[in-house]
Amino acid sequence: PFLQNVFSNNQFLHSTVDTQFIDENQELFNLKPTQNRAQKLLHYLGHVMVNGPTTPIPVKAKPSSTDPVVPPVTMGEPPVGFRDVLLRDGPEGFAKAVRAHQGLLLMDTTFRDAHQSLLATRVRTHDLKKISPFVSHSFSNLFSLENWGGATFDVAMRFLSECPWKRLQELRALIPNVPFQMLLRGANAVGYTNYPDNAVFKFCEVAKENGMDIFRVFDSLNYLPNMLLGMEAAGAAGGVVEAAISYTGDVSDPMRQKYSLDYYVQLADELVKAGTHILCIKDMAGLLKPEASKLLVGALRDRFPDVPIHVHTHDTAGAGVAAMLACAEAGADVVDVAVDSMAGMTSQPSMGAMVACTKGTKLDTGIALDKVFDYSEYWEVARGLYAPFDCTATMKSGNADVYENEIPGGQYTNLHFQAHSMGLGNKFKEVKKAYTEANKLLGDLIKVTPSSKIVGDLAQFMVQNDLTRAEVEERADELSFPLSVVEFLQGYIGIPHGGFPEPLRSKVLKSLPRIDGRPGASLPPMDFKSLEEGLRAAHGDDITPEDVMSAAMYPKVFQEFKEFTSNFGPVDCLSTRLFLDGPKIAEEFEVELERGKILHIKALALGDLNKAGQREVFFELNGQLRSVLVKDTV
Ligand code: 3PY
Ligand code: ZN
Repeated sequence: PFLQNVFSNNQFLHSTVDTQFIDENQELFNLKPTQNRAQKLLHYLGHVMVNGPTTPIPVKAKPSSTDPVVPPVTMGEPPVGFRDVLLRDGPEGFAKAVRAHQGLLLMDTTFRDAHQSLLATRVRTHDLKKISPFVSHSFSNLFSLENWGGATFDVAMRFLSECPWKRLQELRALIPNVPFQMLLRGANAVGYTNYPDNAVFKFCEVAKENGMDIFRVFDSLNYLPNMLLGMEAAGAAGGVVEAAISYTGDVSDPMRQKYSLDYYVQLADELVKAGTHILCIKDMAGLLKPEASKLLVGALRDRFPDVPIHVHTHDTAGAGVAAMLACAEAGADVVDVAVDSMAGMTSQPSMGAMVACTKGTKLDTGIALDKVFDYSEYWEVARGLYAPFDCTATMKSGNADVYENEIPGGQYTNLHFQAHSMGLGNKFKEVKKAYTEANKLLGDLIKVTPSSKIVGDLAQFMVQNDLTRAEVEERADELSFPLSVVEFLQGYIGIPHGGFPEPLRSKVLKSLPRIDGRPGASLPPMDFKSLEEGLRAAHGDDITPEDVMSAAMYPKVFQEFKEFTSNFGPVDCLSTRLFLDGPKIAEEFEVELERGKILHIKALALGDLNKAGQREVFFELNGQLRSVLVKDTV
């Protein structure tokens, strides 16, 4: 690298150097680390062969041995889509076009919420990229593709050792015509706690620059000041603002008064007043029954004739298609679906079912069913690669008891996993009951990340300590509650509708400080310059603005991700089976490091354990013998 620097230096090339040349050109010593990516990947593969996968595997199942086949894609440019409208007419023009559209529009959640709900968010960029050209060509009339945000940002780095920004860039290049949509947790951005305001603004700016179009902004308590902050950040970045009202309770049940139709309509008023381009009902637990859909969407449609309405749900109880049809009938412009083989249960309702059930009606989606079938087949087989994370290993169906416990889709799956992995499979009902009680204790909250985690933590605390709701209320001043519960009561994530539960709050907090109003308002701004300098000092000069944002959101996870890649290389280039299971002895395969740069690898042999507790793993790399030494930790 030093000589490369010298030979590309203009002064040197023009022979105008003298003895001061080296002293005056210290940048010659900016030496990038050598790019021995291939050797690093061999190290990773050797590690997996000796010790198993680096990512935690919740289920004993192995990835399937069948590879998904990408259906044929038409040659040439993809057809014009709603993104072309957005780029041409801007967010307002886009919203007008959506509202004026005849027929029902769909958002496809397969790339985000579906696998967050069914496969522990583990779907890798590798498998998303493969099917992207097909999506671009076959589903150009989608409202949007939800492919980013929520838990994907964290999980990409933490468990998949890949960069979430690179995913966004690569998908953008492959799907130019369909708007991309992300889930932004308002003032929590893509994290679990409030960030300083400038971090939320910067995050949206960088996301937009990397190709994000539509920002679904919610707050886990529907706390308006937090929502407004997220909306402002998305809007200032030039994105389409989709303010989302998180839905809980049942507006069709006159006995459920806390979250009444009036409550939702008033909140919608505020969001429309604040200039949202799209209004979303975010039914994260799948509680919106057909009758409630009619009431809620009907009321919003009457009140805001010009604002597009977008509805999100989960199919946990099994009534998702019925509810989404009712929403569409009542005037919703867009509803969320996942492709059939990634739909149902705690995921979204089925795309194929919605397309088929509206075919030939005034709600016709214009989507070709045979394309949906092809898409579904790809995902059915691709899903097999993620068998170690698939909730169907233990969960066999959804359950209408979600109308009682109100557990959001992703969390429902997680709690089910946890109960089963602790050998408490036949206690899941009890866990859900505790969740219901914990929610009542906290005053009946909106439950979605992160408030849902607070309720879950309290439920777990009650089960572990064998406490009833009455006992918790009575002994609140002496119990040592989970930190998340204490911080919630201090006001760390905002103020719940109807205020904090009393006397519980006072009993728990005693003299602990309380935050008044919007938590982010009292946080000092993040110093991005010093953050960037620190990252450069730690990881070298190729730190990008995207890396700075990753570190701003998840400092420790980012650092571990950087350390991982500096040891193991770009593991996102490996196929999912290789990533999770490593190669078999004598297996030959190719790894594309970048366009046109392909490694030919053969796994040759696994050596015996040496005195230092290591094994030598032998490969053939592009025809040459290579080996790596791996510590055997099994
Ligand atoms: C998330 O915040 O990740 C969600 O999916 C909430 O529904
Ligand atoms: Zn969801």
